[in-house]
Parts: sequence; structure tokens; C-alpha cells
Amino acid sequence: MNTRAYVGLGSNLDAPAEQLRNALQALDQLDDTRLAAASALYTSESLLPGQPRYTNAVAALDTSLDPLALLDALQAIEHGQGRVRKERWGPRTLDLDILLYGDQVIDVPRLQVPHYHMHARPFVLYPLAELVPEDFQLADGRALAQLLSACPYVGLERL
Ligand code: ROI
Repeated sequence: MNTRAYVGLGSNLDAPAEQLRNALQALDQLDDTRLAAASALYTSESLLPGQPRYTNAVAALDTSLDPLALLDALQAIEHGQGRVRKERWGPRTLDLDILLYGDQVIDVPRLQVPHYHMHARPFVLYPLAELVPEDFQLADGRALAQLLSACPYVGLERL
């Protein structure tokens, strides 16, 4: 349990809040992994028009799985909760993204950490901010406070 990782959760199908609660339990039950903390749940419009509203949250995990083993485990949880990949960016019962993995910067075909889009997504940054100190920096040196001030809290509803 030696690395703190942050995982983004999202759902916009089949009772999204329940999907997220089930996923948090599944995260806590992963081998060599403990759910250290979870943010509140937030809802917001999809970034792509014509999709149902999303529910999102962020989880803090302590894990001794390496990043790709953690990614495998997250994908197994997604599939266990009925995710079928039809179209990229399509509606989904559950999306689990590794946002941050300790202080590592990772750029391999399967995994980019810090997550490429997190800096521009209020439904990631504001829940993450609940779980970390105010002076928190991403592994690439960007200050979370700076990202927050460039990403207004617009359209988010805290459940
Ligand atoms: N929009 C919101 N609000 N939340 C998401 O998790 C989310 N995920 C996506 C797209 C379709 C980009 N829009 C989203 O993949």
C-alpha cells in the first residue's frame, strides 16, 4: 500500500450515483489496495451534447499495484459493472481513470499520468481538491490551485 493514487469515477447510465457507490466498494476490495478517501458526488452536463448528465467523483487509493496492474484492475471493475465499449466518448455505466499515481509521470500507449484532460475538467479538479492539501502539486509540477483558478466551478452540482 505504498503509493497514493487518485482515480476519477464517472457514470451517466443505469443509476449513476449507485454505479459510483458500487465502484468505490469494489476499489476498496481490490488486492493490495485500500480506499483511503472519496470525494462527494457531483453531477454535471456531458461535455458532449446529447448525452445524459454525468455523475462524477474522485477516490484516493493507497496501493502496491503498479500502474498498469491498477489499470487492469480498474478495467475489470468497469466490465464487472456492465461497461461495454461501443464508441469512444459514448455514454457509459462506469468510467474509471487513473488521474495521478504517486509522483510518477507516465506516458505509454495504454496510460498517460497525470491524466491528459484533468486540468480542464471541473468535475475532476473540484472533487480532487477535497482530498488533497491546498498546496498540492501534480507530478509534473502544476499547482492544483492554479488549475482550479483557470477552471471555473460552473455547472457542477454537489450531491
Ligand atoms: N462530461 C462529464 N460531465 N463528466 C464526464 O465524466 C464525462 N466524460 C466524458 C465526456 C463525454 C467527455 N463528457 C463528460 O467522457
